[in-house]
Amino acid sequence: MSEPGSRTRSGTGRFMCGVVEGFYGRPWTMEQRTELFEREQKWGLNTYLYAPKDDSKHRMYWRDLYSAEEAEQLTALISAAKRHEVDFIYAISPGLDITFSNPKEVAALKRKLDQVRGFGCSSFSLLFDDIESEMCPADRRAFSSFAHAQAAVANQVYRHLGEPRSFLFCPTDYCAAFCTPSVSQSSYLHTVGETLLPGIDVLWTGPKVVSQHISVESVEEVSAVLKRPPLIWDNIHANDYDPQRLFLGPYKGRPTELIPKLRGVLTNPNCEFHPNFVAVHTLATWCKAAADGGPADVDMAAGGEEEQDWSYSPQKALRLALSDWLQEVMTPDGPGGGVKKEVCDEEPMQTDVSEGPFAPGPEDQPLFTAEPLTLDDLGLLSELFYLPYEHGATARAMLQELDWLRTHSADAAPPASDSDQRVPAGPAPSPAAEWRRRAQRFDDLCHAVVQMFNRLSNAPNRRVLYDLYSYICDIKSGVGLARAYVKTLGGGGRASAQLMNDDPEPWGFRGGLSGEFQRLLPGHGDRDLFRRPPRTAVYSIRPYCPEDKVELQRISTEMRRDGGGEDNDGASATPPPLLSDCLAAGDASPSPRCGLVLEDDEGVCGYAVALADAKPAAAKIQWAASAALWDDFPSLVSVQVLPRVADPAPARRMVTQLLSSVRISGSRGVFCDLRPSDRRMLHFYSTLGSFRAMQADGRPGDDVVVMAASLL
Ligand code: GDL
Repeated sequence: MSEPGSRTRSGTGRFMCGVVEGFYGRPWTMEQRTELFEREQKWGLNTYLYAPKDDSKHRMYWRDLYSAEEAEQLTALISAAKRHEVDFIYAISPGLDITFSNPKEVAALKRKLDQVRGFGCSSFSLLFDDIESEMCPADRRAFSSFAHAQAAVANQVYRHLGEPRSFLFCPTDYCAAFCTPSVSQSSYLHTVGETLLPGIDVLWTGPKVVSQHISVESVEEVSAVLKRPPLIWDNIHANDYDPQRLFLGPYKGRPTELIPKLRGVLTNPNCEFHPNFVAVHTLATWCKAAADGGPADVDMAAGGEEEQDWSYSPQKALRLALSDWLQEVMTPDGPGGGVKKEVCDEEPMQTDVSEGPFAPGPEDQPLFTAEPLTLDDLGLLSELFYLPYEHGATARAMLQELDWLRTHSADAAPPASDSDQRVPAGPAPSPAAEWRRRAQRFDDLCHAVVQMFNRLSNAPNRRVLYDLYSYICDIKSGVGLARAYVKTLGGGGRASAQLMNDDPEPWGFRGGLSGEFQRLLPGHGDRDLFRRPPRTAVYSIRPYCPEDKVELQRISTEMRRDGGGEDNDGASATPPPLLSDCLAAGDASPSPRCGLVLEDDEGVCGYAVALADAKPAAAKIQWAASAALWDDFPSLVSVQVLPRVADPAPARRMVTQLLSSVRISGSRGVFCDLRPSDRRMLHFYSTLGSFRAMQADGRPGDDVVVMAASLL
């Protein structure tokens, strides 16, 4: 197998592959970087770009020279890179405040890079990412554009340094999304391509800052404009933009056919050093797969990935990485590293241990034993913290189950109750049994997460653990809440009640101020990575017309038959009529402007209708209610949506519109009547916030629930 680093391409030197330390946040330590070089060498990677945004002398105070102590450290680092055959590229980011046209500024830049050259460094980079693109008046006079200013300074510095073999330039428009109006028409990129000297390589993050896919076509397009193949600065594993996320999925979404079209790939990974094992290992596998000459594949569907050995398979690459990582996680990392107490020769601090270590008797609590972490545990961890645009398979399964359990919560009869005690009529399990089966499956998945947490927190390599710790605590807690919620839906016990009550502990409402802002913004949740079973659900709400009567009857009947209105045991007598049913059945027509119909691409899928004055209709079917109800809530509403409308938002919108029409008609309040078994609609009205259950005196027993909302 040829090493990726040995690939050569005519005129442009070897394929550069490795790591860019280019994120915001705490820079890695010198020890960590040295460890990285060792790994890079072992895995066949050849480049490291030094660009930590929060090394102040790299960016904010770029003019300042390094102190003697810093110089010593950098010198040692650069020679460690050399020892491991890694090209150390020193990057500087002067863009925050440089005046491009001022010769003193350019001199300061040269002086700084000369200093770093003195540390043994021979590869350099100028970065202009994440800066304002406005030029100061002096620069506006001297240069015809920002791109001209940057390219002129880059060319000068490049020449000053003797045209080094590696010299990189990061443009301000470093991805397609930043280009106006497009990559091919970006005057900024065209100027960069035309003006930068040909020996300078250009960094590019792909279609977006964090690109899910980078296609061959997109790279060909930008290469034509830049007049050279780009060097990918890959943010696929970067996590500096979201403190709750970590990326432990495989390198993915980049076909290996890209390799001959690129100058190289540098990954800018997670801020935490140790969890980057997977990011860097899988990138190395990607480079090797291509070096072996096999046709490329990165984006086949999960099942197809396994079939051909010679191509890059993200799944296989991940497995390789995780099994190597397991060895590292299971290796104690120095003094105090192991969790399990070693036998110690020193005098113990405690004095009453003459009896030796405590051994529990048969009636005592057994001692805690730490089970070793498994490859499956690491696989699960990776699936929970996968990739920026994709959850791993288990995470998706958990979300799917939770979503299903929530949507079908009407079936969540507690065990030992009516329906599932009976022998099902056919081979299909009763809805209640099916709900409980899936609730159990969800619970098992949650349990596996907790087990993984326990085993990982006992892993001997504490440095790895501490980098992961806040994330695994967070997911354990999130899973705990979801688990408790499902227990509550199923009528579960105290533990869940404690978690789900009205005065939760702070971990019951997570995300801090930023989380609150997010929840208040419109469309919150639209960008969840987990999407319900793919549907192109475009809903429209339109006024009711008499021709809709048949459809309303159909929906109302269907929902009653499906358990949304009648007890399912078949034993009960004909249930008492509901006023809402009469309205839906067309026995009374909705009041003018008090009817709405919901449609999707399959047709009518819901309705919201109202009678401004419901008393006459009630009298017709001898539907009795107290005078107080009629006084405060004279209007009736009836709402139904078919279960295929998984999103509650359209129904909510219909109700809001309907209530404002009823209010305009002069009504003081509305009510609805429901059967106690119609948990779905009971839940719907309860979560609207405006409806409250009413004591509807005069109604026979508890066979009907009345909920009412004031319009005043
Ligand atoms: C960026 C920054 C990078 C940061 C990343 C992810 C580049 C060229 N610059 O835009 O420093 O880590 O986003 O937040 O990618």
